Amino acid sequence: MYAQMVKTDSSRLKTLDEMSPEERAFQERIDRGEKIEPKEWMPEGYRKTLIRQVGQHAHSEIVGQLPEGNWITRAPTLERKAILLAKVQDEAGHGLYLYSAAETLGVSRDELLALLHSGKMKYSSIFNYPTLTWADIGAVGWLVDGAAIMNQVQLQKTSYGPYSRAMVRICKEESFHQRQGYDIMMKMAAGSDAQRAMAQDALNRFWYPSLMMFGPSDKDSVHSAQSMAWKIKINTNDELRQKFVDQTVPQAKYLGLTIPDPALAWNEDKGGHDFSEPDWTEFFDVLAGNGPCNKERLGARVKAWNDGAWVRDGLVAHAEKAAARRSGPVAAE
Ligand code: BYC
Repeated sequence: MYAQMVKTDSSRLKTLDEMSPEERAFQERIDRGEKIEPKEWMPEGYRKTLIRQVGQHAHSEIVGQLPEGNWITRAPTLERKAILLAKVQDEAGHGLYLYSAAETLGVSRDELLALLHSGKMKYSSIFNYPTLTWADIGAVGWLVDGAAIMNQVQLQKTSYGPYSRAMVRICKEESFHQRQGYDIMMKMAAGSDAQRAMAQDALNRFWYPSLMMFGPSDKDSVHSAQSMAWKIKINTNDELRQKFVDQTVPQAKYLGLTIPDPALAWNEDKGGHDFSEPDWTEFFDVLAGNGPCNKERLGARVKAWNDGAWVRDGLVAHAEKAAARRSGPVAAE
């Protein structure tokens, strides 16, 4: 429903002269750097684009709990278990802030979840890959949370007030997540040969899926032009991917691990690294539902929703009784 609704390339964006007076005033507010708040007028496309992006983002936080939650019972020490538990709980909190931000746009959380459960709304492709070893939990924190922060730091400046404010808190927590992942990798990389091999294997498997988190290359990004004109997005997908590579290469070097890309090289002229693109056929295949864990992830979320029905029913029944009790004496007066 919300997927693929507002597609534009920069040559098809409306100019200020082509806009209605309301659209023009809105665009001028965006251009001045003003934040847009829930009850203010906004173009329908702006509202729908935000519902799509913020909704997908919320779903990613919730689905993202699954590959890590899988390791809570098997964390190697009590301390690691407590840290991982706290991180996975943080992700639930992030999902809730984001669903609340989406609700200010006139869509309910139930509607968004129904779209997720029916496969009509996406979540980040990265969570369709399995976490096979403890080193994968390190790689997820280091690379997946690292990629998420690279994107989300920019999103603190996004034009929609509730989304921007949610991002401020989320970014603070994500920095801790990234550090805990890197800490696991440091331990593994400085450990036995077998531990170092596990760390390298995790990097090998998570490198390209992490690069995919930034979305398709700019030439294939259908939403970027309009989203950037509205300052929903601040950077293009390729700009953020480049920044992530440049940030991560020295971190891998410090760990003594090798990024699985023979073409990776510093390019003095552009002041950044050259690197190989991910396999975009694999990316679009994962988006189409054919990744290694798509069915398992969606199945787990649908099961959690169905298993929780009695809790929701109980809460609604209690709220109705409480409301009836409150209105009873008033009605009798
Ligand atoms: N995965 O025109 P484009 C986290 C879709 S998780 C799936 O470039 P856009 C964490 C895109 O939706 C971090 N789908 O789109 C949690 C569009 O399809 P539709 C989550 C993707 O929106 C737990 C189509 O491809 N972060 O932090 O301008 C544990 C064309 O793409 C992906 C966010 O969600 C993908 N990777 O740009 C640990 C950040 N990439 O909707 C960590 C907010 C693209 O037309 N989102 N698609 O059917 C964004 O910044 C943007 O939505 C994206 C994509 C950069 C992801």
